[in-house]
Amino acid sequence: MKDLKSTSGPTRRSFLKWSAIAGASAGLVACSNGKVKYSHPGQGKLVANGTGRTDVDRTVSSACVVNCGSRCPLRLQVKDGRVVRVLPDNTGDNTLMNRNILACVRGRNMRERIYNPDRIKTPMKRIGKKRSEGKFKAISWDEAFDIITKQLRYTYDKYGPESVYKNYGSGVWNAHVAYSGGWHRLFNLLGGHLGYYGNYSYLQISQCTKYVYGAADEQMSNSLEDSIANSKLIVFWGNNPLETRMSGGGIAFTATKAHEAGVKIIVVDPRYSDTAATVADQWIPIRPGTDAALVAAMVHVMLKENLHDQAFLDKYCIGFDEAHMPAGAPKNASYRSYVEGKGKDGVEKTPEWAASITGIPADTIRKFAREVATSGPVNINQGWGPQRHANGENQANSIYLLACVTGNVGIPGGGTGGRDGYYWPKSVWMDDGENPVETTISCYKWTDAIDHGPEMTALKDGVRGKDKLDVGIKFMVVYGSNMLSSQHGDINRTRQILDDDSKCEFILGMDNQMTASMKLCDLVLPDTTTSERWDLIPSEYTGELAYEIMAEKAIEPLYECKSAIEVTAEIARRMGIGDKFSGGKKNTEDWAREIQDMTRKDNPEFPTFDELRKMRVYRYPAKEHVVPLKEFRADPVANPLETPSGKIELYSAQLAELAKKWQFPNPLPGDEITPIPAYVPTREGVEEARTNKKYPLQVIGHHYKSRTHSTYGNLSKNREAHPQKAWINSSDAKERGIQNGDQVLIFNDRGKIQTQAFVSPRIAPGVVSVPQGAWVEWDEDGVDHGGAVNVLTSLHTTPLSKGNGQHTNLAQVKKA
Ligand SMILES: Nc1nc2c(c(=O)[nH]1)N[C@H]1C(S)=C(S)[C@@H](COP(=O)(O)OP(=O)(O)OC[C@H]3O[C@@H](n4cnc5c(=O)[nH]c(N)nc54)[C@H](O)[C@@H]3O)O[C@H]1N2
Ligand SMILES: Nc1nc2c(c(=O)[nH]1)N[C@H]1C(S)=C(S)[C@@H](COP(=O)(O)OP(=O)(O)OC[C@H]3O[C@@H](n4cnc5c(=O)[nH]c(N)nc54)[C@H](O)[C@@H]3O)O[C@H]1N2
Ligand code: SF4
Ligand SMILES: [Mo]
Repeated sequence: MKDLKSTSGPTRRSFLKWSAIAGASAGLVACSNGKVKYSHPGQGKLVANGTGRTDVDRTVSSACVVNCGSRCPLRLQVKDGRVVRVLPDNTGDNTLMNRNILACVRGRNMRERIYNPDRIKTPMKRIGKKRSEGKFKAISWDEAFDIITKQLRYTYDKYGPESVYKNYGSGVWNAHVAYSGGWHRLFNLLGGHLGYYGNYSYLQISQCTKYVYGAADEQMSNSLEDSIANSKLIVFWGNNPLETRMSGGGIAFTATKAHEAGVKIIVVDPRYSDTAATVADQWIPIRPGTDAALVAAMVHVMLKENLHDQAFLDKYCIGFDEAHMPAGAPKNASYRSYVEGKGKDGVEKTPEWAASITGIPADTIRKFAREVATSGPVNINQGWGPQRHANGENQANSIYLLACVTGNVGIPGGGTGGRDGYYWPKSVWMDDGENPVETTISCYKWTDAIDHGPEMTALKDGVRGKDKLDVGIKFMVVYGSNMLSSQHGDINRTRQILDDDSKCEFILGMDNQMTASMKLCDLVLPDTTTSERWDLIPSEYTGELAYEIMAEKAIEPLYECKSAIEVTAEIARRMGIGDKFSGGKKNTEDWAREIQDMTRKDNPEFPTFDELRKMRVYRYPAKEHVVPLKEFRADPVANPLETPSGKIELYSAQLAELAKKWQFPNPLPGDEITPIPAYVPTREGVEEARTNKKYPLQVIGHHYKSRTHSTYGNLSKNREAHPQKAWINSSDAKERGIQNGDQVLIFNDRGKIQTQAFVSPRIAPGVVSVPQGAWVEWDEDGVDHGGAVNVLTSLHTTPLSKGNGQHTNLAQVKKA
């Protein structure tokens, strides 16, 4: 067994060498004193607010709206009806709460997305016998509308509304008008559609949190602005904001400010991520999927050394020890009993025990536990990497538990163990209306619902609103989504399921780039880009700075492109519900104006549509620090949580019930619901990796700065700046005769990819990370040369949320 010897990460000085090897990461510049400084342009003096070219016709307020967890204003300079230049925001300054919301390398390269050869130019109909042939012919809009309306009538008549489904897709999520494209509004007026719960981002955490904190979604932690003022320590736990929230409006900025303010930062991650390299004082490399074991051992240390916050646990929690269990719970079922070895497994969760699982030396675990328990207010700030694993629910809940054991919940400088908190934007979304169908599936289960929908049940598959599905998905819309052949699990199996068009009979795609998913559709519609339509853009994960961006139509739609809401309105008109659908609104500007009017009804301080055009960006910072659960902390009786006990439930009787009732007909290791966030070895986890000779490497797929998922993945400049590379530890590479930059094959029983190796000590031994979202490029042997990690991932769902454990995979790597 190869495990980690070093505890803290490589020094910044040695990182300089790696970044040189790696071709240097964006945003990192070396200073002459050998220190690495983050050169995020939103920080310090580096402000790009030039007025750009003067030989243009106009400069228009637009935005980048991909789902990267930020939203950035862009100023598009237009000449002769063409965007000739992209400029970043210049409506703010460099203060924390009025900062320029500076676009990253992706948004600034927007021109290449607008004028990309991959743009879909006309409606297209499949002519290939099989979907995977990807053969099409151009058709007119009129013919396209005829096909759609006919197919909709047929599907509603023959199979009913439960057979109609719009797939998950986040490509235009962050635009008030474009986000739904009117598809759900259309279906709701036609009789409804099968819905889904959760999202690919944090499905596990969104479903497990209610049992602990009673929250309907994830439980956010304190904001980083609060941490800058009040925390002694921030732990970025599987959270990499320097890469996943890169905008000047986002967390890359505040995390950098926290570091500059002297708040200590520790990163727990299998990778020495950009966050670790840039703002952290220590990196704790961990084997993927083992966080619950690390937490158990940390609690073991705290109990031994009496460092836990017993008063907090007694007053605010149930389930930590035997004296505070819900009625009817078995003996020795508390978390403390589990840690002390008095539970069912009889194993004491010592640092040595955890070291053998996590790969973190026992002494490091001890020191880390002491530091978290004694530093003063600590913001334990969990990203969504840990929960995107087989049994990611227990991973996430264990990190929440650590915040409770250390009494950090609901206090300034502390946190809940969730992701950094933010001030929720106020502007309203388009009204999709009510869905008459109450049945929902987990958003990761759509391939099952196509393949064998009527076999899916509530207890076995997490069908909600009904005991079982009566019909599979027969009509599917894929809009702003690259799910079919990029972002969902197991691309090969998914393509197989989709190739049988007796199952899902019709797939309607709408995108502005000809992606691998569009190539699997029966009918493809050419959408506009944000620059070709009107919209309003809300902020999202931008800490305490909320804002709204005006996205004006900068240029006329290219080719035969039409905006989605105009397309769905026309379908509605042809189906005889035009007025109900549009209420007289004719174009994207009308919809955007209505939304701003609606926003102003509840928030009269907001600018009018025309005022916002002049302002370009409207900022409305939070008035006080975001400290979730502070009312509960102040008075838990007056402000109980939405759990059965009203307290934080570290043992959940509800989960104990589900564990008895739910069915796992073909269980794999880890398909287990436990009432406490115990460590559960899973399918393709670290234990299997250590015994599996065929596939001994754990493969994760981090979110990468080159792209937002797959979006921007076809841009030459982005590919050049940040090529697709699989991270592999130097010792694993050496064993396989692989050198930095070599082409490697990465494979398991689900598929094979070829990509370039990034050989580095920046990743834990035994782990490979293939940045998710690369565009697939098949060869005739079915090997993907794009390096898409989802060729290797599994469709097997997590136990509680029926979600995407896409970071849990085993594979082998060899030199190509
Ligand atoms: N540049 C860029 N930014 C993005 C996106 C993008 O594609 N590109 N996508 C956006 C979207 S939609 C989302 S949902 C977010 C995603 O945000 P996250 O889900 O937080 O991102 P990930 O990269 O999956 O995981 C975060 C970190 O967790 C680490 N990790 C993986 N497994 C484990 C584990 O078992 N334990 C621990 N401790 N760490 C682990 C990874 O190495 C990674 O550094 O990012 C958003 N931002
Ligand atoms: N292995 C693995 N897989 C993952 C993840 C992971 O961590 N690991 N992360 C998951 C997560 S968190 C998420 S959120 C999903 C994201 O999965 P998707 O939501 O599918 O994300 P993208 O790949 O960005 O695809 C968005 C699509 O929207 C299109 N688009 C952009 N603008 C427009 C527009 O104006 N109109 C239309 N019609 N289309 C537009 C883009 O061209 C692109 O094809 O991926 C998930 N997949
Ligand atoms: S990808 Fe995200 S951070 Fe980059 S410009 Fe677009 S919204 Fe901003
Ligand atoms: Mo996501």
